[in-house]
Amino acid sequence: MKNILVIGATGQIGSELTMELRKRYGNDNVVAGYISGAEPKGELKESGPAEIVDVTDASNIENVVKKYQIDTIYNLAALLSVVAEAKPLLAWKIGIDGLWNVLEVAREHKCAVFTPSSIGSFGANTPHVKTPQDTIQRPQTIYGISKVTTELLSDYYYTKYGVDTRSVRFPGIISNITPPGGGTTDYAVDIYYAAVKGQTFICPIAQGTLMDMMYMPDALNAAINLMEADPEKLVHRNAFNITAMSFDPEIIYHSILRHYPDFKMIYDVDPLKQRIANSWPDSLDDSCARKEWGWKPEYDLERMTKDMIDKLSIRLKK
Ligand code: AKB
Repeated sequence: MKNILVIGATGQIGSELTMELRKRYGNDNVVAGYISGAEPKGELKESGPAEIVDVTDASNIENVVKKYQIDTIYNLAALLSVVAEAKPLLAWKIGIDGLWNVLEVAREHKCAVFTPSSIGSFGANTPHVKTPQDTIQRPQTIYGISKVTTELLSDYYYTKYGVDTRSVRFPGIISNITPPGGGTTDYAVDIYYAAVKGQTFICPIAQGTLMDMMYMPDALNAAINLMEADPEKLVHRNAFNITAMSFDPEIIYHSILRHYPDFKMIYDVDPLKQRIANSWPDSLDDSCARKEWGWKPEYDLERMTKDMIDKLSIRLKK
């Protein structure tokens, strides 16, 4: 039986990952770790245990791990790319000092650890088309630098101490429940809200800027299936390229137009977001993940668009 701690359980990925893990492993076996001021609400709060877990406080993490006899930690504490540029020291403190704390507790208490990396771990001189699994990673954002460090530190704890660390490089994640905050790929979520609300969408990313994206159900499957994968088959660990689709603003706009023919989009490019987006891949090669642990996404753009619009139409009417 697994006992799981999700750190960052009220964030965009954490809120849905916690519920999915509870579905698969039982409500009582998944602890929602949140920071003060971001308390769980509704089903997340009612369906299972929750504890304050501040990733920057090692003894706080250790107490929760001991109390619930945790054997697997999903460490989702991080600032996204745009907000990290505004607060680089905080981004490092949460992303890297926090990771040290998690890895040390994991070493001591024999926990497996999943800490996501991102397409942000690549930089302007990375090959941009079908970016290989093993390639140049020289990002120039603090987010990217912390993600490369996350990958290296996680591998280090595996090779030096045998801590079972595993990770994926998430592309932009699109979901209809908890909105993201402060990312470069957020526009691909915001555009659906604008369409469903009948508003004109002001796009901060320029036409022609391709980035990898993924619908939340596939992102959840990726994290859980990787942690369940047979370790004998893993050649890589931290972190696997995964993708489900690659599009620019025009492509997603046209997929929404099929449902809302009057929907309007205009461009007002945000220079910081654009600079970050330009440095990220156009498309990832995820063949290692497919081969080593059977990664396969279920949602393409059309299927995701339909589901986003169906779900948001119901939610936004309430
Ligand atoms: C961001 O845009 O910062 C994130 C990411 C791709 O890592 N969504």
